[in-house]
Amino acid sequence: MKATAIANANIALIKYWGKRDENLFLPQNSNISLTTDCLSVKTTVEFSSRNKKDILILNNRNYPPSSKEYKRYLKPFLDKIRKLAGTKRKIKIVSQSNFPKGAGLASSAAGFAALTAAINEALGLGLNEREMSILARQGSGSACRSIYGGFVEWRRGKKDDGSDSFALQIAPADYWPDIRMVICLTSRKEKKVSSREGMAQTVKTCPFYPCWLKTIDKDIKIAKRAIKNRDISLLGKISEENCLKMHALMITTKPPIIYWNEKTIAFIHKIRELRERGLKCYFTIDAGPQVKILCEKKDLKELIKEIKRMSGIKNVIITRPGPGVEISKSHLF
Ligand code: 2P0
Repeated sequence: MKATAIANANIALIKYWGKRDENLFLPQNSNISLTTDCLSVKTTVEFSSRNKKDILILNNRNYPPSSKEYKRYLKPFLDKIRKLAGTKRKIKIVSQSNFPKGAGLASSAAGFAALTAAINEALGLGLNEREMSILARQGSGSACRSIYGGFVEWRRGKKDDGSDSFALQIAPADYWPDIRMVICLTSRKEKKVSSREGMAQTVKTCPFYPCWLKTIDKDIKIAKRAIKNRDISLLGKISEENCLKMHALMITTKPPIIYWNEKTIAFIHKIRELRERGLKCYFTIDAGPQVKILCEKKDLKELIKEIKRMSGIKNVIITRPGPGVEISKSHLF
């Protein structure tokens, strides 16, 4: 009843920002992401009658049942799993990530994908990838995408029960070996407004939300064509446009949600300037101040040189398309 899984964070190119069902984590719109190869979470779980209560240890810190992390994020997910598996046993979860949590680097996506796969293995649930994607989605929406490697689409689905809202692989990690996503950390602080609260507020109060939804089908179509043709300019352009549209929603939510800091904005200008000089690089930004830059291997050296000249960058991580969730034999406890 013990198992370990490793999952990688995914970065959205066409964004998920808003639910049509908060309990089942059903998105308002389909979205597309790239699973990275080195922002990873490793999680070991054990269900045991010896555990008197659930135990959650993230990056060596204990989160007791009274913590917000346990109550708001983990408990509802575990309740669903115990019901599905017909067990009352308590779980011990130990998880290690190699990047900061809650800073807009998709830590919950990798976290819930690894947790879902580890639980599937530990309890012998026998779920296939699609079923794991549906389950991971109910821990954190974007987690359904980290079940798969490479380029991934999370289909909105139409059904009320969420059975047709799952992720699918568009292209495996080795389909476009030369693409890179350069992740630039502009801050290590945890964000003030969680994605979950932020997107719910946007759906409720943003006057432009219906306009956003009308544009998504076209964005998805263009992004898929760009991925199929390995067209960095087209993929970069549509990703940037979609990202800015999402941030326009956030900024026009009541009260406004502004995830950018001054370095984020400096990056936006810098990347546009580099492009004018002929460098094919494109930004995307999620629910945090970090900037992710899409480019190809041949432009990486020049891009990194330019980034290093900018001040206040905490860290730069170069990622490639990475694999989906994997089971590991080496446990964390
Ligand atoms: C995305 N984000 O598509 C978008 C872009 C943030 C900005 O998915 O409430 O942590 O757990 O479903 O998945 C972050 O949202 O939210 C997210 P929940 P989640 O990557």
